[in-house]
Amino acid sequence: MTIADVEARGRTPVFPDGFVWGAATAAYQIEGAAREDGRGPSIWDTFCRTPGRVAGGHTGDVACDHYHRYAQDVALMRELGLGAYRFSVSWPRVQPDGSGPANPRGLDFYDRLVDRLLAAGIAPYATLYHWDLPQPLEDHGGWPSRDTAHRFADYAALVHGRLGDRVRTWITVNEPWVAAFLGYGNGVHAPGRTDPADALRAAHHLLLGHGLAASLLRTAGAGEIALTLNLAPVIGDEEAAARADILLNRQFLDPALRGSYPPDLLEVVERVAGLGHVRDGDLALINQPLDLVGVNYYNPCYVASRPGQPADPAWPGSEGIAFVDPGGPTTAMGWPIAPDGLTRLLVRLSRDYSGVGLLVTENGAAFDDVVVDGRVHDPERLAYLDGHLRAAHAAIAGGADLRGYLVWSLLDNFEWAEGYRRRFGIVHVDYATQRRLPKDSALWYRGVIERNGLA
Ligand code: IFM
Repeated sequence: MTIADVEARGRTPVFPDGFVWGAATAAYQIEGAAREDGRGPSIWDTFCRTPGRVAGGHTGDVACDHYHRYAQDVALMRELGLGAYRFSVSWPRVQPDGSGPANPRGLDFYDRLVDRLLAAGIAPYATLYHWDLPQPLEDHGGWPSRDTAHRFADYAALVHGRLGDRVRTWITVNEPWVAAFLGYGNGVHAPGRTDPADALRAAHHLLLGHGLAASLLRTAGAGEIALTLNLAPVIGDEEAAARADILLNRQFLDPALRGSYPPDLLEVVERVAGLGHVRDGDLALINQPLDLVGVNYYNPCYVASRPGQPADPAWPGSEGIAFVDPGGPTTAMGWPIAPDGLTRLLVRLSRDYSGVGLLVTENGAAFDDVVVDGRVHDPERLAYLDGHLRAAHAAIAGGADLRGYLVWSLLDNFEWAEGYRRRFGIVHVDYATQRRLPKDSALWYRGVIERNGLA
């Protein structure tokens, strides 16, 4: 189906043939089994045990117990009609120390999961890094250390070696902005360090790790290779918006897709961290041909110029920029609900970075769900998803090369520093019994998938 066909259908939001419909999760957020079958500790195990870091003192020790219940979860995905499932591989399960030979029992789990998915007709989309760095690597410097990028590439090769015959789509790194700037900038995420220079070094090394892994995956014959970024249109005073866009979006998009950093970004890096960690040849390594950019979209970023404002710890280089609350409806995370931002973002990506496909690898919302008489009525989530899918459809009509949409998340799960108190799932999880209960939004999503469009 061409864009013209989509347009010809007028206001009926039907998606192009072959559009991929699915859902996403991440290892530490759902698997549990934190000490089973040789899994080593990750920075999130350590962080969760540091008093005051995670709401309620929650940990991912049990989470959704997906490690033991994966077969039931795949059956549920099948019932919902998912065509794709994006999961992440736990590095400390595969390489407990972050280096050396693979732990075969760790890989066995993903082997079983992938086989189950394929038997259910669901395409596995594997993310290699979704924030669970093996603790021994953090002890050796973590992402601010260049060696971590090389360790990541070795690990990627081990995983591809085992699953590459069945997994076609590979996502190297999830949201390097968050891993770098919340992990090492404001310390809200593991490992909880607060050094702006280290945060900038971490960002570069996450990109380098992506590039090294992507190159290796390509040589090994991977079908599709992607990098997933948390991206947002930046709205506000022109100069402040352009600068925040560089810090949030272009810091990752430009090197990965164009092979260069924006000059204004290099100025920030030089001032805050020096440029010693950016070596000759790094940008060529980072700039690997990609099949897809994974887009994680939740809300726009709203800014205003405010002379004298110090830099936000998560945003080195943001002096003079205020991050402002636009008012209006929000999710339970306090995040503004602005579906139009997705249209704007996707159209801009296809315009400014043409030649690479787009896949929404995450979009969804947390609300305070309750189970009543065995049902979860979640009209706000349903409206959120409906609005964002209409926005995605409008983006396709506007020229965005959008190939699919993966809802965040399949299951309620461990929402990082927020623990289990924020529920993003389209399927409710009762953590006491581990019972799964599809919410109204899941049943609605099944209909969307069946129709390949909205009603
Ligand atoms: O839960 C996270 C996910 O791990 C990464 N993207 C954002 C989600 C919601 O905060």
